[in-house]
Amino acid sequence: MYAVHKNSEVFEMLEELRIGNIFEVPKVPEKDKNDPYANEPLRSPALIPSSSTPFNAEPPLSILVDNFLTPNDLFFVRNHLPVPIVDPKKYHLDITVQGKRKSVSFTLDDLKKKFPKKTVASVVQCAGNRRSEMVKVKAVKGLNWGAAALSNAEWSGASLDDVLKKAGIDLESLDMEHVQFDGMDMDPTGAPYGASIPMELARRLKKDIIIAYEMNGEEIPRDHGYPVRIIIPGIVGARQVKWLNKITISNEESSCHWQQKDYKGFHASIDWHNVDFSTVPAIMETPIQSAICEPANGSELEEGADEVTVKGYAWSGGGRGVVRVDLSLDGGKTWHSAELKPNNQPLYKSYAWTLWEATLPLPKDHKGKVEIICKAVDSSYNVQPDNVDGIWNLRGVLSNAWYRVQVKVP
Ligand code: MTE
Ligand code: MO
Repeated sequence: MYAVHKNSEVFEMLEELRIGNIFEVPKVPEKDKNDPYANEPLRSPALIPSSSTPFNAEPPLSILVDNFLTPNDLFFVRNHLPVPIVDPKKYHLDITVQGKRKSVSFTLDDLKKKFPKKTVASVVQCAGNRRSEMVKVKAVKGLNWGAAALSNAEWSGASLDDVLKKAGIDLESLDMEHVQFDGMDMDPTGAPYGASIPMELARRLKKDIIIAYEMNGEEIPRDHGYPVRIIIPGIVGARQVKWLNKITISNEESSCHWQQKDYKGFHASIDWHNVDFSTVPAIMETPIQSAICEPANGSELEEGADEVTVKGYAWSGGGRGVVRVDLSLDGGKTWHSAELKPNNQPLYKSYAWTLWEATLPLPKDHKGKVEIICKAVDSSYNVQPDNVDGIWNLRGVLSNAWYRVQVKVP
């Protein structure tokens, strides 16, 4: 079922287990009703896929800086499973407290009509954004993402706090440890994609956590969680469960594979023989990040150019705003400040990205090529590491070294 399993190592392992052939297997017709991926949505041809089943894709890096809000059809897509088909009339969100037998349900209409509509502009970034730079140091497991496995949208819906209150649950006084979210996309055993966040984080973010039914003022597209997804601003994409239909308040974390055995960070000496996923917490808030979207790596500036205009994004987790983006054209000896475009959010509650721009004079002794470096600083004065070596990890997550592009100057 999973494209990732269709590789020679797996086929070799299976071959050892072959006890015979029952009959000649007929060729699978083009569109197989049993193919769990037969009902995937149509997608923009502009997206650059890193895997087709499940579908994963990033937009061209350069388009990210064209819009503060990434258009829905260009928003990066990270699916672990087939996209479920959801009938909005039959949809309901079930809310349960562990140990209590009764759950409370809300229909899509309830979510839209019974609660004030809250809107937040917030980035979703995959933990694996920029993984391809780690791969250059040493192989890692995971999709080979470039620097566009993140996008920024305005999400609208009911606040988690309001909905829980209506269900009789008060986050402040409830003595429980975790809030779990389950999606409607399922693996072959019938287990859904799921995630959880610590109660402490849910309390801190309070009304900023949104049970979203709109993305940039439209229905959420199927790839992004139609009809409802949870938006937890400032934390890693993996917890922002799409096709959300169940919330459980519990003393346990989500038991889901992607909470327990994935999306965690280790140092470079931990490998697949000695890794123990239980030793570190699941990634929540993510570190300061930035990248250059223009000019493209490997591109050529105009003949005789004496300056270059550089554009990019910067973002940090935990609601930490971006205070500075620094650019260097000489390997980090001297620096220039980029002009930050305000995201109109408070510095200490900044969930959207900061787009930036700078026009820099080219060094006189460039010898036909120039390396442009960017790094950002967040409101906690966290900085990006200068290279990947010290942050390399077996899953290739949290890749946030100084971003570098090489351009030719003819
Ligand atoms: N939710 C469900 N139900 N299934 C998924 O596969 N992927 C997660 C998260 N929520 C996922 C999910 C991951 S790893 C990321 S990075 C984000 O969704 C991606 O959101 P997007 O596809 O809207 O960009
Ligand atoms: Mo992700």
